[in-house]
Amino acid sequence: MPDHVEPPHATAAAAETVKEHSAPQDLVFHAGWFCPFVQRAWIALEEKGVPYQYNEVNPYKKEPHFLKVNPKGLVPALEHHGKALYESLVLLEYLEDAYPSAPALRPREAHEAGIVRLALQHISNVVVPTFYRYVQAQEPEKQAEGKQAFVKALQDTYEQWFVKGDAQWARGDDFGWVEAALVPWVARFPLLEKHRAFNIDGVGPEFKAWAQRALDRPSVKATTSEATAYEQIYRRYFEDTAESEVAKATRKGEWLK
Ligand SMILES: N[C@@H](CCC(=O)N[C@@H](CS)C(=O)NCC(=O)O)C(=O)O
Repeated sequence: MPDHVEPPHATAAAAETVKEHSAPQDLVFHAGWFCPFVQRAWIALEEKGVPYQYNEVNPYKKEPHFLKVNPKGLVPALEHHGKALYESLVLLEYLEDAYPSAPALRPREAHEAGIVRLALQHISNVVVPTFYRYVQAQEPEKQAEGKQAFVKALQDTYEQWFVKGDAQWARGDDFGWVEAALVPWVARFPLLEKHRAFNIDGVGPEFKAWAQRALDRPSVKATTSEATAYEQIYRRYFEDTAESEVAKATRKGEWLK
């Protein structure tokens, strides 16, 4: 298990965001700058504009005090008024419920909120595991299979869960949970392009236009580090030597619970 993360802190616009959120607050966001699951909740915090304190954690070290916050030892996690929670999608729910007057990322209408939860299940159960299988594939034929499966997972996401037409965002006029849950992996596409011959054009022009809009969103920019910094972390995934829980589960043909 690696006990170091290189570089050990956020860079580019994300470094500024970390600095702006260094003062103590009732809400402590335990995060790792490099982690796409973290970026989900981090985007939501930035969209809502609520006060929070950013606390950089190296989850590979499994420090005893962090295991008290999240017994799984994974980032993201948060403490709010001293009470802890973890799991990126649970944190998205929590931020909606804890800050009802802040800008909402979850639709207010009950059925639409249900549809969006289904979209998030698809992203978490299909798109994200397919991403790691593609990244960790070593033999050329496995990489080709990985690419095909990943492109299909993204196309299915668009076909099944995007409203289409003139909508700016996945579910219509509002930037929301589908963006927060999926864009962190889109922000890591340059690594796939460089190491796995991925090309977003293969997914389709509408998805590509959505992805570019989402990457330009201030909350996404403010939580994104330099591509070269991600590269150092993901090198171990591309060589399939990463020892994270996600990487180990993917290697075994399973998915992280
Ligand atoms: N299902 C979790 C996944 C979180 C996760 O895997 N985080 C990684 C960093 S990207 C982590 O903390 N890894 C530490 C480890 O694997 O030991 C969520 O959605 O929050």
